[in-house]
Amino acid sequence: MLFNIKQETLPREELEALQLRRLQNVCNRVYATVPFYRKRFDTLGITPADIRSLEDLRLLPFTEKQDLRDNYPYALFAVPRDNIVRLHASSGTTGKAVVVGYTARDLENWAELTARGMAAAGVTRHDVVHVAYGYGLFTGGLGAHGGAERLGATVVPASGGATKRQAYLMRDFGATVLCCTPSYALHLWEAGMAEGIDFLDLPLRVGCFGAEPWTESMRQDMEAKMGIDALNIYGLSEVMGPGVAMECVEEKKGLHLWEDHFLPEIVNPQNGEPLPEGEEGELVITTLTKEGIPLIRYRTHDLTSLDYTPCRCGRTHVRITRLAGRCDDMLIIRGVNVFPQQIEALLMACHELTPNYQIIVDREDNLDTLEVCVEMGEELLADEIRKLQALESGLRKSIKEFLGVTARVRLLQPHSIVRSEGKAQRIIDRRPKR
Ligand code: DLL
Repeated sequence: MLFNIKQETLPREELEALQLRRLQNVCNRVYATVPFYRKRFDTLGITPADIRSLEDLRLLPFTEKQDLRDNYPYALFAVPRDNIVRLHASSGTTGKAVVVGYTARDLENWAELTARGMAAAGVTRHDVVHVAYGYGLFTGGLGAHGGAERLGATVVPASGGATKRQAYLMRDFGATVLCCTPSYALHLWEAGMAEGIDFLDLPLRVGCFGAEPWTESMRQDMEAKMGIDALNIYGLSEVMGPGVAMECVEEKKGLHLWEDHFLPEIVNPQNGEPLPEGEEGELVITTLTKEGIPLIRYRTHDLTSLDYTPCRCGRTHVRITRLAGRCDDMLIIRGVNVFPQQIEALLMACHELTPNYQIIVDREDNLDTLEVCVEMGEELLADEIRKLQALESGLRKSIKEFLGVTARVRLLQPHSIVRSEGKAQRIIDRRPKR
């Protein structure tokens, strides 16, 4: 079912004409209202009037996550703060998180685009949608919530955690749709089985899974175990949150990216040069309608390719292929984005520790685990057990507080981490690539 038939089936020429108008408009807006962009445009010697065709997009400067951090919290906003009705943010060690502001119209568009995505997955107003993405500064919970509500479905704002209870809620409320990360869905399924709740006996029929990478074989496994159509939903907080792109249930082959609101490109991650159609590279997105924090050529660091072949579902919007991973070192642990440098910064804040550390990511019972091992300095005597325990628990607390993930922390004897001859191997990711 299509949520917005007219927009979702626009012929390509009309879609491109609309994109160009909106691109010119967003360039004018950021040039007039965001000093950061005015400076970038001026340095490159361009003005919004130079954008005469969609090909001229490549004249424009890129925007990086670091630019959002450098302009923390509000300097990239294109409207007065009074017009911002909601903030979302990602975690950060020094308080320099990435902050995203939404105007009332941004929230309306977000709800519509997430509703489009859910409708593409086959969700209707008759469904009971159990949202187990986290509610809060993370965009998953409130984003999926807004979309399901816009569809007119019955929404259960379960958020994350209290897993056993969630399985009971799904049974008692007759959940027909589950929205959460794919790994949490598997964890929830296991917790349910342990309580005698088999998803195959529930009316559950659709899963909207995203916020972390997963594979085709995971889809098959989950569909068989849970008796559902498991569909892939993609998004990122900087650009909006969930709802940037979503698979349709007809094809389950690539995610339709809503081109009337986002202009996608694929570039070579090394040099930023645009790649020919169909080639895999880094996804770059320009927002066409966002008012609060419009972004020009935002480098997502996500690897995918664009597929313009017509889709059986009738939607004309381009499909991005299943996300193949990232071209930077960002880890996604239980749906939370973590950069190794953030952990390093917390370790280095303790002067008793050395810069020799290792981050080990694994999976137990379908949930990601994080272990941080760090060598103590010579002066820290291993027999001061109480002091060591306090240090470990202090680090655990600050990792939880600043990065939002639970970690095991292990203090090691000096020189116990194997030294490498080239680059230090700091990250060991043992999670199965299914
Ligand atoms: O994860 C937004 C979201 C919430 C998407 C719920 C889908 C569902 P961030 O926390 O900013 O926002 O993380 C964004 O997560 O750049 C990707 O690397 C990764 N990611 C998101 N969806 C997928 C997916 C949300 N379907 C980052 N497959 C992105 C693979 C994904 N990776």
